[in-house]
Amino acid sequence: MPQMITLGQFIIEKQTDFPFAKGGFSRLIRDLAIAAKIVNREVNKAGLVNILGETGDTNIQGEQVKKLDVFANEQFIAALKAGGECCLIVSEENDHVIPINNSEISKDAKYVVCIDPLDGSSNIDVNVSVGTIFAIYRRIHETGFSTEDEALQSGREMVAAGYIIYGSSTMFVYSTGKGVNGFTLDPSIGEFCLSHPQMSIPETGKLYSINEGNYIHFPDGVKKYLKYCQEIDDATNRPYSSRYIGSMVADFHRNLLKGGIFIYPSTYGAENGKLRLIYECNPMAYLIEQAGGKASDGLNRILDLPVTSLHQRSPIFIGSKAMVEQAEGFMAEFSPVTPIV
Ligand code: P6P
Repeated sequence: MPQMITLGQFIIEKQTDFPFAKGGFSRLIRDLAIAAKIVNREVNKAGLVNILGETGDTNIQGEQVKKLDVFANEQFIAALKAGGECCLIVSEENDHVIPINNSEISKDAKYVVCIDPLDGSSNIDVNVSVGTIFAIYRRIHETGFSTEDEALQSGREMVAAGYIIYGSSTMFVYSTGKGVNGFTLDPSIGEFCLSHPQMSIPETGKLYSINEGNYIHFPDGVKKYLKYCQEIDDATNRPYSSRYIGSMVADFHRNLLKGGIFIYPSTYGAENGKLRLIYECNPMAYLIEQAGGKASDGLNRILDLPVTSLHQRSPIFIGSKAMVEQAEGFMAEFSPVTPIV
């Protein structure tokens, strides 16, 4: 039986891998893991307590706010405030940035955290996997009160990213630029334990993940790619299978393990797609590249996209490199995407 390595032990062992290793980043990851355990506890009993359903509020995305969205957001903000390593938060649940380096404990904080505290929460009420997604940046200004410009950094500046998936088991998956590692929560000891070291996505796969309910509104390049996926061709192992959970973290995680592609393209009423760049597309793109995969908007690398506003959206094609490039080929031929200069 190989020795069990907890997330805490792993962080300490790998601390020297991190260019800014002074312990602060390690504490930041631990802060996120603490909040994840608290959220996990509530997600797992959501059907038993009055935490299901909607608050009656609508967030900046125009989406109904779920009680568990609010709870998760509060837990991650509280953990980051208490930990003292984070100076600024961008959250899907908050219209504006949350500066938190005005307290004694956070006055020297060096990290910006962009987070979707509970992605896919509409699935909670029907007991389908949901997740948390986060991206971590170093702050731009050495000192002083944190400002919004520190949240509008290019994906290329990201120093770490990860997600927590609250599914059949709860996993903490993250990367600091040296590969992707997955930790499974052992509830009996309350620790995330290394279960998926050095995760890498298969070069190709047989699964495509897209909301085909929007098919008639898809760009022609996407329509042509879907027909390619559905054609019978033994030489290229087709037809593929369609798998769509409607929870990005769950769809992403399955594809990371099995190989596949997830696409949320421009569609009716969402010309830039639905998913947000800062706290969904960018962190997932960072992870997929660290795992050997690819992520683009159909042409441009996601991590190179200009970041201009907190809740901006982007079309996303993400997953196995060969599959993303195949889809990009159809987009180039039938629905060319504007190249970023
Ligand atoms: P649709 C959940 O609301 C989410 O943000 C992602 O987790 C998911 O991939 C997507 O939206 C699902 O959107 O339009 O297919 O319901």
